[in-house]
Amino acid sequence: SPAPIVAAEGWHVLHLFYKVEQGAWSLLSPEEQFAARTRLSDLLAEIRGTEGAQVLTFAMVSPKADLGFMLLCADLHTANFFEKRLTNALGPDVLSPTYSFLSMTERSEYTTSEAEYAESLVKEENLPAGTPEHEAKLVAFRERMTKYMKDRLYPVLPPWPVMCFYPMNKRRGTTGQNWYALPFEERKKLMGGHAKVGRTWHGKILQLITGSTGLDDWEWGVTLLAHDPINIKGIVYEMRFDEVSAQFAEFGDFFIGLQLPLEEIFQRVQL
Ligand code: 76R
Repeated sequence: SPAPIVAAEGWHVLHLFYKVEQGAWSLLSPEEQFAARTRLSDLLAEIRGTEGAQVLTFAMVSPKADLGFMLLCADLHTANFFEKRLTNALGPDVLSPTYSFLSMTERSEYTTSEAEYAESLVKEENLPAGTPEHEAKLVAFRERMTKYMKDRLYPVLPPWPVMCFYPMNKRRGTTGQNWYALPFEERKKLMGGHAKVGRTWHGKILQLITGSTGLDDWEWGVTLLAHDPINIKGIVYEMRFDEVSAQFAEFGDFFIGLQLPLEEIFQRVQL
């Protein structure tokens, strides 16, 4: 088998949405249908038993799609192989892809660095370098950032029931608004405002931003998990007033899925 394609940093992520073709499914005998469901559930068990692989399963709420998977893999070969098998596990023509998105987990270039944090301790909190308070806060900062980087690059996503996915770009106008023409310091300041709004949703929204520049048709995939869809609606609405989104964000299609065990999804989508 080929050498693994493991990124220097981060995992490969595939969002996969399918329509269930009831016509093709109805042509299968009950025995064939049972065998098909078993193939898919065995495959999910295999993915979950694979080191460096993770899969989430969704019943999609509107007829944009019926069934959804979010597949995260360290090795791009593994992601590719599992994706083909997920698509075909129920038999020929049963699942037809309606939307897919390839991206990678990534760290942000705007995250506060240790040096910046140390400077803010001196300037904003009046804690000179070398003092015990300053040092203690730096140690706590390092711990926080280590956990935070791990969550961003190698997330273990919780079984929160409501999932929202949408792709987005930052505007690249040829005359006027162009995110990529702004100096770093300005982008960093704007993203600081974004993060401040984002943090007020802590505990209600779990967000995973995955980068897709050069990998798919949009620049990022936004995956939000929630317990209550009102918080999805709330954060996306509030973000629209935040300067970064108000000035620069462009969005693709939105998908809402319910994270459920496969057995429940089979019933839900009438497989
Ligand atoms: O360093 C960090 O990761 C924390 C600060 C942070 C960054 C850098 C952060 C926090 N985000 C960052 C980056 Mn975000 N985010 C979105 C959307 O609908 C919209 O208007 C936009 C879609 C939401 C809802 C959201 C939520 N974020 C990014 C980027 C990459 C930008 C780049 O590199 O140019 C995008 C595209 C993006 C989009 N963001 C948060 C949230 C939430 C809830 C937080 C707080 C997370 C927490 O601290 O718990």
